[in-house]
Amino acid sequence: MEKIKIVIGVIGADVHAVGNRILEYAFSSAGFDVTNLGVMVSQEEFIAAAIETDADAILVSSLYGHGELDVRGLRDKCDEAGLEGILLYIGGNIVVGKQLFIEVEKRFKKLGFDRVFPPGTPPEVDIYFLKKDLGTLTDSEREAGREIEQHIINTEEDHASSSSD
Ligand code: B12
Repeated sequence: MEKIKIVIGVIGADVHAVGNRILEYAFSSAGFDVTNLGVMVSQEEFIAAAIETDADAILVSSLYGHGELDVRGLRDKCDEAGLEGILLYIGGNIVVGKQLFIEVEKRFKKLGFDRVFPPGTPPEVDIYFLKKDLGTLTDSEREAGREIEQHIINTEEDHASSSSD
């Protein structure tokens, strides 16, 4: 079976490198074909790499709080470049400070992201959803996924309650 191809990187002027390396390791170990653009990646670089590698998904990281500005227009640029329908995920610390995650998720979905992950999401969760969205889950992975889906619900509830403290 052909490997799932993904492009990962940290967008904008963001230099936070550790999570990016962890994601590269986790996705490569899980059998994905990973193109890692590293830190300080522009929208154009994500798009060029996705075209060059015929990627199934672009996973954007943002840690330093400027994520919302940095990703504006990315979906439109993907469409214009012929990447209509490519999966777009984002994760990290994507907004400034603590905000109600459900609201943050809504805003980023409006910006064209298919999935938005709260801070501290473990790589196995990202891997599960990517396989789910691309329709490549095995029966045992689908079974194990019930726990992961529950984890997401719990995390959303945690973020909701911690933001209203
Ligand atoms: C180390 C660090 C730095 C180092 C980075 C060194 C380096 N080259 O990596 C230095 C000192 C340079 C730095 C600088 C700054 N930092 Co800093 N930094 C951190 C710190 C302490 C740890 C980051 C880290 O390595 N985490 C460990 C990794 C494993 O976790 P992670 O990055 O979150 O990634 C995981 C998940 O988020 C997830 N994930 C990440 N991306 C994606 C993408 C997708 C699609 C998915 C599914 C999942 C996913 O998977 C990853 C692996 O498990 C955090 C605080 C914290 N505890 O997170 C602050 C933090 C990220 N920094 C912060 C800030 C504000 C800055 C500065 C702006 C400070 C300043 N005023 O100068 C600058 C920005 C510089 C720049 N241009 O980027 C803030 C951001 C706040 C916000 N978003 O509102 C944080 C949260 C600290 C805080 N609590 O205020 N920083």
